Amino acid sequence: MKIVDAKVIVTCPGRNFVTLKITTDQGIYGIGDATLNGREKAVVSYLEDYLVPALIGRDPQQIEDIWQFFYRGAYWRRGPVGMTALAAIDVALWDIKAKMANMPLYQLLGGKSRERILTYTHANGKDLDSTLDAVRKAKEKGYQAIRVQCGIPGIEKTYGVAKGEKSYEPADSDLPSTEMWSTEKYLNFIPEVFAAVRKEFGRDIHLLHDVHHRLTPIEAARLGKELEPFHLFWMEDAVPAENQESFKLIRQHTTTPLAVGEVFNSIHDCRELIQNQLIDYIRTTIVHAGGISHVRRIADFASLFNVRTGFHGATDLSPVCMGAALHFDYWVPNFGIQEHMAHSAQMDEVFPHAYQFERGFFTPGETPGHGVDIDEKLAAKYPYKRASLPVNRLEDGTLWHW
Ligand code: KDG
Ligand code: MG
Repeated sequence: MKIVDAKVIVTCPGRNFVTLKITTDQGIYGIGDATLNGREKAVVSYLEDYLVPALIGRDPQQIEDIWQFFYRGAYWRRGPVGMTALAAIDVALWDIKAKMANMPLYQLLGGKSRERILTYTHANGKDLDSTLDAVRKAKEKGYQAIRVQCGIPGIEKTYGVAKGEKSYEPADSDLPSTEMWSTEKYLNFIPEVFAAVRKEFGRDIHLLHDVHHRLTPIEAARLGKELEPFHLFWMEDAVPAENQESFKLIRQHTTTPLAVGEVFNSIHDCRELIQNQLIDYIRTTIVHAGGISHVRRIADFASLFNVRTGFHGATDLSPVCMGAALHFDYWVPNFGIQEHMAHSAQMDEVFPHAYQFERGFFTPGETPGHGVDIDEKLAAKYPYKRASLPVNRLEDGTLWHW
């Protein structure tokens, strides 16, 4: 069996997505997500100029050898661009293998370990009242786990807060826009938000919060401690995690569970965090961390240390990634939760999929492969439009983490 074609498809049905479609000489094809928010074209070039030419003619059944070839063989290992490109190849090959076996992907991974997949969605508002309204709406849709973000008094634009009724979409301008940040204002306000949410909705709902890398370790320790009475499911990305050791300090001070890893792309980014039990959930997901072959290694390693998965699932991860992630979630023994931000109807039309949502839970569907396809004709109607993530500055002008 041979790979005869590998095509990179870029489309923008409301936001940019990059998809790799690998076709075999037996007519079976597989697709993989290659979207790296705000850096899409870098992955396109990496695939088209370097990986695809070396992929044509290979046997698509040799997923592991192909993975090793592009990882070890590249000499330049890891990094978000390379690992996203490699993930797209890997997921497309798993899709092909599962289609050949006439099985849904989760069966090939080892079968399901649960009947349905717990997901959390986002609730946000520019102030406390609109945030409480958003939580109410998410609950009405059946969600049992909700990530709560709220505008901070005195800060004009806050991470995670949508402008209007639409989903929050951070890559909102051609070149990076600037947002402002004040740690003091944030730290003084957020505990009030969770106190109000618990007061209004009680204890019977999982609450999550994303700090989005804004704090120092000691500040994160303070926040974790102050949030303890509200029993969060997790506090996410409390500090930038280049320094894995910094989580020790947070851990020493708080029992609020910690999640991290949506920007990681390799097991080496989280090895110390996991083996020292400094986190509770690892968020590294299929599309940005080398695909199923690599994330499976991370999840297995994490299981040895009681760390569970909590895959990233914002709108910039395409339905192709969502499909593959849901098959993985269905199987992985140490599953924690899956993030879900609904794609628009237009996006869902470009990527028809078998996965289904019902009252806060997903199932991946029984279609052979990962169950997500791409309508190429429709995709061609939506040309790429550059969109950048914002940057963040402190009130005195210092560039800060976004
Ligand atoms: O591309 C960046 C977004 O996916 C990210 O800002 C969303 O932090 C995020 C989350 O937890 O969904
Ligand atoms: Mg996040």
